[in-house]
Amino acid sequence: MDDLRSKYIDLIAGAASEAALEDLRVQAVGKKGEISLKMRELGKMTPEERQKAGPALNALKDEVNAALAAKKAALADAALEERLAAEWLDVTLPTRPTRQGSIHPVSQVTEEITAIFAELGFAVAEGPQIDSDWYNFDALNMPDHHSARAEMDTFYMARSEGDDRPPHVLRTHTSPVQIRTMEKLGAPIRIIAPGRVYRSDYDMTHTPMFHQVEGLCIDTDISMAHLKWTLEEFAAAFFEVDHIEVRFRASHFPFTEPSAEIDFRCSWEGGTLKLGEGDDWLEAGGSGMVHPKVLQAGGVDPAKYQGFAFGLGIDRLAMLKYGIPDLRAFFESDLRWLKHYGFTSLAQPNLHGGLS
Ligand code: 2NL
Repeated sequence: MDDLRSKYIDLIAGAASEAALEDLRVQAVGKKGEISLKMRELGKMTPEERQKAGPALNALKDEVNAALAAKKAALADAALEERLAAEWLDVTLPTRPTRQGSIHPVSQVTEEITAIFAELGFAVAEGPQIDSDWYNFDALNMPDHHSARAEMDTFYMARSEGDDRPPHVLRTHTSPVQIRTMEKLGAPIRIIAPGRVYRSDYDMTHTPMFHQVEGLCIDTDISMAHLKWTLEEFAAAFFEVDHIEVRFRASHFPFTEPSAEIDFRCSWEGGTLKLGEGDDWLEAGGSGMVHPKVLQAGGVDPAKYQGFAFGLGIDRLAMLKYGIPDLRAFFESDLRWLKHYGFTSLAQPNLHGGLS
């Protein structure tokens, strides 16, 4: 028994890995292990022999098991020490000078649009993404019963129990920002309002959050002609061509009168989009002359002022300009997609240095 003890205690002490240790465990105290077999021989002993050998074998088994557990813990400690020594990281080191991230196409296109309208004298207006139903609907000539309001697939915020006031909403367009800015700055005014908007809609071509840019220009002598020229200037600059013809199609929005859908002349020849030439028309957004009630809601006198407004989809403009096929991929945060379609953070888009 002493031989067995010194044999296994030595072997366990010398085990170099958890696998070697496991082999030793099987060899000593496993089902067919050397010590287990010895214990089976107890049955063939005389009661006197058994009384001596039984407790001694049990003690030996306990001792070997304890040595196995201690060695296992020691090996694990050593492995951890080794990893800690090998995988250390100096968090005070400066970052690597390689480009790590990229500018999302939506950010890039928003910057491009901002640069173009800045050149045309438009300031950028921002506002809350959660707003009251008054700013999102009523001020835009969409009263409670208005069908356009129901068609908006609005996300409503929760009210606490017993609070009967109308709930706030996730803005369904950036128009509420324009109302707020009208209230604050008055007329004349020239602004764009780019940003996130929300509608409960999800399929191949719709995501519940998307990006819109609206424009607003109010003065004492503004007409649809100014609107058309502004959109043509924008389209040509954005798609980086000399000229793009804009076509208006009669339409209806509650917040403009008259209202017009905006089309850009284009060609789809050979499956690739070319703007400014060809016999096709690309639907780009909506526009019109601001409804007198909307001017009034913004604190602007409709007897003295009038203005144009328009709304364009930023995500769609990004897809068209950069040939991105799938809208939903925009918001999946797939690093491979971001790396493929992303832009360098070092080049800021401007009209002199180039937009893209
Ligand atoms: C579309 C339609 C449009 C507007 C947005 C607007 C804002 C104010 C007053 C009047 Cl504050 N109008 N915005 C006007 C016409 C159309 O967007 O289909 N966008 C993608």
